[in-house]
Amino acid sequence: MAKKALVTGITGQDGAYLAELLLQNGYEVYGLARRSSTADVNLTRLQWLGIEGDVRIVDGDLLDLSGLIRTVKDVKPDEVYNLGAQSFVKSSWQQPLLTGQVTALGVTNVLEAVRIERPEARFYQASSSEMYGLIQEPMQSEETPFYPRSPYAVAKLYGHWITINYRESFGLHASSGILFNHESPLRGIEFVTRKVTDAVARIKLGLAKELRLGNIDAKRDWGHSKDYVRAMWMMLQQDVADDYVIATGRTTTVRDMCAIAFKHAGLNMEDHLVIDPELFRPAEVDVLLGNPEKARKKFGWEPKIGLEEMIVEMVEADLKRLARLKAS
Ligand code: NAP
Ligand code: F7E
Repeated sequence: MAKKALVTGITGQDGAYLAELLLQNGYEVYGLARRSSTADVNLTRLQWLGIEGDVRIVDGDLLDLSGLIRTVKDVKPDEVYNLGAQSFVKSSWQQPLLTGQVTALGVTNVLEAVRIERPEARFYQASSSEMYGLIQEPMQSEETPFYPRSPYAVAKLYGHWITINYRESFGLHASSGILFNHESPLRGIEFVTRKVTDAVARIKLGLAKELRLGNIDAKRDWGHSKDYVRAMWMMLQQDVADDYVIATGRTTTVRDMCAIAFKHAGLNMEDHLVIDPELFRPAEVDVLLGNPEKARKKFGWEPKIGLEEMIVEMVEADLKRLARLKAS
């Protein structure tokens, strides 16, 4: 019998790559998706990977507990991956309450549905390096104290601890992956890497002249989503549930990441980059650098795709996408 996985956030970047991996591993994949008036576009990422016909989409919302209970009861998943969230840090200052409801309490809704209907299922929570915020150690591990710096990070910290609490209170096989930034050609356009690669492609094709950014001195530990969803799956294959940092162990400024994209396109960054104070955040996370040693030791996870290769892949994908648009 094929294993069944239920994935919240199926329409997002990680949802798409995780669904692809689970299908390759022989799973039946059920994806929770919010009803949308633009249903023709909300499966775009699954379409990009050519798997939209292979994922069974279930209507649902993280805010709707009764729907989640019904879904878990009907699907009877072996594994539940909770990837759904209001995930854009900057928006979390604009919508702090919604972010708390979805990104924090939404986790408890999924855990409740699992506890009530399918306590034997294994559960994955998408925790975040943003929880380290104002970093308390130069390299962050599972032992580093948290200091969240945005409503998003505060909400994720709640999700992290409620996952641990359900593991300790009810014996659920619930694991939390503390994932550092991870990107891909399927990254949302509002996040800085994709904003950069899309702008570079536009400038290259003569569709735009400038790229406006905020704090380019910020440093992030960037990996590839494909590598990171593999870590999610590996976590749930362990006999004992636990929490793991997933990162590359290398940190880079936004400026240097941006330079890789401009260089690949044969453009001079200084001719196009504009710093816009409007794009700075009320409180910044200046630097993140993760130590993935525990995941490497416990289950042999290592990233395969480096930053340069990933940014080049993203620029190429945006060039292709925009050239198609230009021609139509
Ligand atoms: P993403 O592309 O922004 O996807 C977020 C997903 O959540 C979308 O499918 C979205 O659906 C869904 N969602 C939002 N509100 C919902 C609600 N009320 N009910 C049900 N679904 C809802 O995010 P991602 O990059 O794939 O990240 C996946 C998860 O990992 C998120 O929880 C994120 O916070 C976390 N994370 C990401 C990173 C990273 O660097 N990518 C790092 C650490 C942790 P719609 O399409 O309908 O909006
Ligand atoms: O910002 C700076 C910005 O929005 C990265 C989410 O997936 O990873 C992501 O959160 C840095 C910040 O990602 C612009 O100030 C400069 O310092 O790409 P980002 P994020 O905030 O790190 C974590 C791990 C998550 O969990 C989140 O869900 O880049 N920056 N100029 C800019 N950022 C954006 N978006 N746009 C700019 O114009």
